[in-house]
Amino acid sequence: MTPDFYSRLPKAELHLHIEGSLEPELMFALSRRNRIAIPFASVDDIRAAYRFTDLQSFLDIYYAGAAVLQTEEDFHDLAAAYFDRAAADGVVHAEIFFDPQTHTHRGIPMGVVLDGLFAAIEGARSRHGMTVELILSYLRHLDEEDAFATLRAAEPWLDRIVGVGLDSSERGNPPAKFARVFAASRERGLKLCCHAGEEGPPAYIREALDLLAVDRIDHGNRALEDPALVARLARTAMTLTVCPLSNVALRNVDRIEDHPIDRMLDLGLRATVHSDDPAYFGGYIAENYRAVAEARRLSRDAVVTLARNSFLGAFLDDAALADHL
Ligand code: ES4
Ligand code: ZN
Repeated sequence: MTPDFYSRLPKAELHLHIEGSLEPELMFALSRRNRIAIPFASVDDIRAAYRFTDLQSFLDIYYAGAAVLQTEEDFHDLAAAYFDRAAADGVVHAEIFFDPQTHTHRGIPMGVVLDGLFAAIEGARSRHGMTVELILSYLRHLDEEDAFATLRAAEPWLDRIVGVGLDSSERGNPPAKFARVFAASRERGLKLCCHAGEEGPPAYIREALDLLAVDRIDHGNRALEDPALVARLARTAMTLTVCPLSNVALRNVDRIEDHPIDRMLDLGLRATVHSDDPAYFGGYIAENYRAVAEARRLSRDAVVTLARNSFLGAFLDDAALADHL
């Protein structure tokens, strides 16, 4: 397969944290523009800090970096840069996470974040013909009441938000902690996603299914430790949004050559490939495809199945889905 086969293949991005697309160059520029100090002297200094040992070591740097995002224009510029890169990577539909609490806890109003993102989404539509949906992700290291306050703060814009997610520090923060706010989110017509089985045990994936009734599992890698869970996920055609370069960067998979993506497909799981936090983990979606496909010697059919699964797992209506398949 030619290298740009992976960029040309039409695909949906379903697992992308917009704050995780903040490239060091833009972080540095925004720290100057907004006079927000960051603990780095240069762009190279920022990049050099990106050596992670686990999820928490990444999250500490990711939240620190997000502090440079202050104005509607900043959120616009961040997302517009991401959409340009995604379009070049063959993304025709994106459902992106944003973490409102990371910003509201610093005194940035929800409306500033959302108006910036909405403006960039309109640009992605007009410039690239890309369709984009937003997923509001609750931070699981905070308590459920804080998630409820976030849902209330987003109330005026819920008709332009497709769903909610659950991210941040997984271990010790099981899905059960958020059962009520997920039920309330579903009652408002929102789709439900949950990071589970990235670092946490298979039991957290079961909780996401049984207690949150999620529509998608983000990551889900550790389901492979539990054959009965694998069988259930396969039988119910549950989408798993897998992020190969993230898995290696956060040491959940030793080397890309050891990635289980083909094992997941062979087990009948609806796995898809995505980029998570591409500014931090070394590549956007096409690079995730290329890296894992070459390392695992995936067939062309397997790569096409991954892309097809991204549309099957997307929150598209039947007409839009039919257009993409
Ligand atoms: C995340 Cl890789 C990952 N895992 C959990 N939460 C996150 N937030 C941003 N990236
Ligand atoms: Zn993620």
